[in-house]
Amino acid sequence: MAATSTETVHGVCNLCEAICGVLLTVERSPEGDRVTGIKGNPEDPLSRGHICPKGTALADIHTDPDRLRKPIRRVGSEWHEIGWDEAIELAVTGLADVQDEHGDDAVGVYLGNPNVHSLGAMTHGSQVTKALRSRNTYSATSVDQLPQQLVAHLLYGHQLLLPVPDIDRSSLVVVFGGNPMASNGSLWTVPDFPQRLRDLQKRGGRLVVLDPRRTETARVADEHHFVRPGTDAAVLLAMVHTLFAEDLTQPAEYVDGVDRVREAVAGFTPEWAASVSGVDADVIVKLARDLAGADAAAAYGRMGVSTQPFGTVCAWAVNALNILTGHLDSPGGAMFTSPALDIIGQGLIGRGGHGRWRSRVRDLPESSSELPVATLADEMLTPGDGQVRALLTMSGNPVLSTPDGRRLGEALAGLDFMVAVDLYLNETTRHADVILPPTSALERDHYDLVFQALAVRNTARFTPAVVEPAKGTRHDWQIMRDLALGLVARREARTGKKSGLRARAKRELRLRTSPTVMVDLLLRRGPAKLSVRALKKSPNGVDLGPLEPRLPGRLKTTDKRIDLAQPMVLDVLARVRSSLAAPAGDELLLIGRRHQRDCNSWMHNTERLTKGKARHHLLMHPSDLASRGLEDGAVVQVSSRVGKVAVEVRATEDVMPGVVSLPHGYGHGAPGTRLSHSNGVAGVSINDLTDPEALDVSGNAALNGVPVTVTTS
Ligand SMILES: Nc1nc2c(c(=O)[nH]1)N[C@H]1C(S)=C(S)[C@@H](COP(=O)(O)OP(=O)(O)OC[C@H]3O[C@@H](n4cnc5c(=O)[nH]c(N)nc54)[C@H](O)[C@@H]3O)O[C@H]1N2
Ligand SMILES: Nc1nc2c(c(=O)[nH]1)N[C@H]1C(S)=C(S)[C@@H](COP(=O)(O)OP(=O)(O)OC[C@H]3O[C@@H](n4cnc5c(=O)[nH]c(N)nc54)[C@H](O)[C@@H]3O)O[C@H]1N2
Ligand code: SF4
Ligand SMILES: [Mo]
Repeated sequence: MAATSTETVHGVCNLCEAICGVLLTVERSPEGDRVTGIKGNPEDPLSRGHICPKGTALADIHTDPDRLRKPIRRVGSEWHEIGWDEAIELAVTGLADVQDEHGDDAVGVYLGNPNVHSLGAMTHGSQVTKALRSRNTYSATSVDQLPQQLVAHLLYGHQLLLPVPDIDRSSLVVVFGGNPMASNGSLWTVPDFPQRLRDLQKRGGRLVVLDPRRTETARVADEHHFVRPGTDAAVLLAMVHTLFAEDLTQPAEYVDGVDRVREAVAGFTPEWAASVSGVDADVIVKLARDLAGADAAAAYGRMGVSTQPFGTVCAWAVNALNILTGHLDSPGGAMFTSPALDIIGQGLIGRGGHGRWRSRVRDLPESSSELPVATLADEMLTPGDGQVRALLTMSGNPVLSTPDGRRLGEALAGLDFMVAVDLYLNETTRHADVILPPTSALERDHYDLVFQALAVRNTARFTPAVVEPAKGTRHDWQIMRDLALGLVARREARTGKKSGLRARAKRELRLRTSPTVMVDLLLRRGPAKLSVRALKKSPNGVDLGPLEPRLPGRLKTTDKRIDLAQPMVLDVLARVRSSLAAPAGDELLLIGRRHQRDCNSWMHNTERLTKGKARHHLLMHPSDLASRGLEDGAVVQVSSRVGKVAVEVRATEDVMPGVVSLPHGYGHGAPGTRLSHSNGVAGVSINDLTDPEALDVSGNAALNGVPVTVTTS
């Protein structure tokens, strides 16, 4: 029998923004490596031993028989494995043919969430979009955090200058529409949130949550207030109003526009906000006073206030609260990070932009060179010059993750050609002509470019691949490299314009340099003067200390000042005032939810995460069930302007009366997809109900607060 050795290997979980350091037990034998255990790494200076159920399931993805390991090509409804060179050639030819015939914009691109969690996709993905030169570029950003990035761009001069609550030194954190107990934090890398919260409370600090559902986070908070979906703008503006009315503002010297903001919020009284939001006027006033009075405090808003009709106003107002109370850039307040590899300062990611061009069909603004994904189906289904006829998706499942996903699925079925770079054959990728599957996360090196830059502590960690890549597989960066090289070659052949020798050499070098080598170069030039070699010597990660004040130096605005009076926001305030009104008696508003053991639309085929009680039910308040003559446990029909679904309902007082909740990322079982587990229940997709017409001024989808009716099915 062949010799087997067992090792403990340092790794990282890339499944959410908490980027927990993990220790894996790996059995190495000539037959291959096998992960037999995963636990949190107590020596990790950021995650301090934390791990959640998804982290322990990390290796399940690697061994999942459903996961694709070789490129597959669809012929009719049948899939055939093909070789890599043939697959790349097929993908490049299919996309380039459409561009040759119909122009560059005829190929659309959709970039999904896991791109941000893969080093190789971060370093090489943009080269593919660059090679395609299509204005029809879309991503999960516009069903998520676009308002927050836009506001960061406007206020601080860079889309990723996102301040994070310095929870470890805070005495008050106020959370609007976030559920870190389930999500583990977002645009706030805060691994081990439960312990950090307990520490805050032990110090006498408080957590306050505003959410239409009594969430896992609300349960452990010191205060929870129900807020009617979509009305946070009123609450937040009334808090800003209170700061002015009670003379509680103390903005830094580098803040402009304060007087104009004072005037703009003058009419947003706590009484009016209470009438539309359901949050008591006294609570609103007290929250504003508490924030202003605390020595160290931060307001924070996430998905729930980002994906709603006034997401940009909410994102702005959350920042305004921190700025006006003097808690921005102050220890224990909302702070900027000092990452060892500085994606902002080192120019890796652009500062962003907005409205420099608009979409063809619905005249919607671009943001950072992407159009709102809520209009992707329109661009496919509306004939004319510039119609999207082919699509490339990279780690995304927009059929389940974007509003009116069902219609998008129909549009995908009608495309001339589609390529997916993805690990799975799912609701979206089943429409592809060819699927290019990268290696799994355990097979690749990782340095987190994005989330180390959004973390509650400055640390740096490089984790080499845990297991050897399986034979004949390619990393995502290699797939992206090959697509980019092929597409550029085809463009040059079509236009007859060959790049000069130098330009060509530069491009080749850029594309053929591995992500690890790139990270090394960037670390060496970065502010902490680290290197991959230095980090390999500290496999737990290097601790660079707590967050430090960075303003005004860190600002990327041209005058190094913050202009709080942003026209894009202030121009919307009249509409906030006129469109928000007290609820109608029988109103039902639909919101989403996340569960600790879900991972957006995927990982429903690991048994570890799906066993136990199904969790895709519609949650509804008992009084709303009773008034409709509905029974707990029954299958009900939920209808919106866009569509309807039939799903089991569960009575709970954890949702506010007038609010119903469905998780996103369900609705599995489409023909041809592979999903071995899912607890035998596919659930329904909330995005068959969400409305692509409901958009924030940024172009972000308003996925929360969707008017629905619920009836017997
Ligand atoms: N109604 C409603 N809709 C929502 C949300 C909500 O709260 N409510 N949340 C929104 C949010 S925040 C987001 S981020 C989006 C997510 O939207 P998407 O990014 O479109 O969806 P995911 O479910 O994250 O899909 C990830 C895909 O990437 C694949 N994948 C996983 N790892 C890798 C990898 O390493 N490489 C490659 N190439 N592929 C990989 C998976 O197989 C899967 O197909 O959904 C949004 N949609
Ligand atoms: N376990 C798990 N963790 C995840 C993910 C996952 O799918 N599963 N996804 C990851 C991703 S891509 C992201 S972006 C993050 C998201 O991270 P979070 O934003 O922390 O997660 P959500 O659970 O979507 O929290 C949104 C909260 O807003 C509430 N809400 C809905 N509508 C409103 C409203 O109108 N006003 C207010 N005040 N609240 C509202 C919801 O009830 C919910 O509690 O999570 C990440 N982490
Ligand atoms: S919280 Fe869970 S899913 Fe997120 S990084 Fe940590 S172990 Fe992974
Ligand atoms: Mo997200």
